[in-house]
Amino acid sequence: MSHTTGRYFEALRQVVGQFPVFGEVIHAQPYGTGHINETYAVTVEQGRAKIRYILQRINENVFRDIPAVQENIGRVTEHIREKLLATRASDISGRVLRFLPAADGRNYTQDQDGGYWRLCPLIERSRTFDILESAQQAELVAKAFGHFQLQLADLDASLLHETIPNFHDGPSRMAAFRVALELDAHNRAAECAEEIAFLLEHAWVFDVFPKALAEGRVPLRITHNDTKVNNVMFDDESGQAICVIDLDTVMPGLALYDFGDMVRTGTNTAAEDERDLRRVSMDIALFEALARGYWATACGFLNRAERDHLVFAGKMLTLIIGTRFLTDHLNGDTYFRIHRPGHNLDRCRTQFRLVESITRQEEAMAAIVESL
Ligand code: ADP
Ligand code: GN1
Ligand code: MG
Repeated sequence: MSHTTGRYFEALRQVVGQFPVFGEVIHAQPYGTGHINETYAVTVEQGRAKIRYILQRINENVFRDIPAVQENIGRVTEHIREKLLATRASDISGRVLRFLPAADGRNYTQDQDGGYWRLCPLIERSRTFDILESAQQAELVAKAFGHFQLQLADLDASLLHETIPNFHDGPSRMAAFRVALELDAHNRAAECAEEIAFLLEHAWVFDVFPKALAEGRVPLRITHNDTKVNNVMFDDESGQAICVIDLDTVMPGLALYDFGDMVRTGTNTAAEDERDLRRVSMDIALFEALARGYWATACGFLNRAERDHLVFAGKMLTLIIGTRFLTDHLNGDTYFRIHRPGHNLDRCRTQFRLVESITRQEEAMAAIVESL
C-alpha cells in the first residue's frame, strides 16, 4: 500500500512539514511490523536528491508520558553518539538513531488532534528480520544488544524516566491477567481454558527475578527492554548488525530481561503468530549463538547471578509476553495491534509452546552457558 494523494497523505505531509525537512514529500507508506506505534517511510525530494525518513506516530494509549519517552531517547542517543565520535567511528548516522528537532527544539511534534509524531532519517541499505536466517545473525543480534547495554553502562540511570511502570514485572502482569480473567468482558475465557491453566501452573516463574532484585543479587542497569530481533538493523552489503532501534522502552531494568527477549524472538523456529504450533520450538543452535554473542559483549559487566539465570530469562520473558497477549485477548485487544480475530490468542499460544520447548531443553541450554 502506498499513499501519494488524498487526505491521509496530506495529513502526513503536514506533520513532516513541522520538521526541518526542506523539500517536497513525494511518497509515504506504512512500514514495519511493530505492534504498538504507527510507522511510515516517507520520501522527500530535496533538490535533486530523494531522501527517506521514518515517521512515527507514538502510541498514546501505551505511553502515558510521551515527552518523557522522547527525553529518554534524546539522552540515550546523544550519549551513544558522543561515544562514537570519541572513538572516531565511521558511519555514525547508520549506527545510532537521530530524531530531528521540530520548530520548538523538541525531538517530536504534535498534530492538530494532539497526536505525537517523531521523524528520523531512514537508515538506507539496511533491513530488519522478524525471524533470523542463521546462527551468525543470532550472534550478531546478541552482540549488538550487549554492546548497547555496554554503551549505556556509564550513563546515570536516575536521569531516565520509567516510561512504562513495572514493564517486565511478572507479579504486576499476573495481577492484570487476573483482573481480565475475572471480568471476562468479551466472554473469551472459555475458549482459552488450556492457556489459562498453563499460566496458572507457571505463575511461580514470575517471582524469581523480583526476589533476586530485592535481595541485591542482580542489579538494575540501563536496558533496552524490547530486544525483539527485529529491533536490530543489518547492513545489506556486509550482513553486519549496525544499529539498535525502537528505543521507547530504554529505562532501568534487568540485563536478563533483554537477554530473555532475545531468546524469545531469536530462537523460535516459527513466527510469533504462527497457527501451526508444531512449527514452534526453541532452536538450540540459535540459543548457543545468542549466548555466545551476548557473552562476547556483556561478560565484562554481568555478575555471576546474571550469568546463572540466562536460561531462565528466556523462559520468563517468553511466559510474560505470552501472558500479556492472553490478557489483551481477554480484554478485547486494546493494547497490541491485531490483524485478524484471535490474533493475540494465536500469539499467546506460540509463546506458551515455546516455554514448553525451553523447559524440555533447559539442561542442554545450561551446559552451553556453563561452557562460555
Ligand atoms: P515498533 O515500536 O512499532 O516496533 P520500530 O521503531 O521498531 O517500531 O520501527 C518499525 C520498523 O521500521 C523496524 O522494524 C524497522 O524495520 C523500521 N525502522 C525503524 N526505524 C528505522 C530507521 N531509522 N531506518 C530504517 N528502518 C527503520
Ligand atoms: C511490542 O512495538 P514492538 O512490536 O516492538 C511490545 C513489546 C512486546 C512485543 C511483542 C511497548 O513491541 O513489549 O514484547 O510487542 N512493546 C511495548 O511482540 O509494549
Ligand atoms: Mg520494533
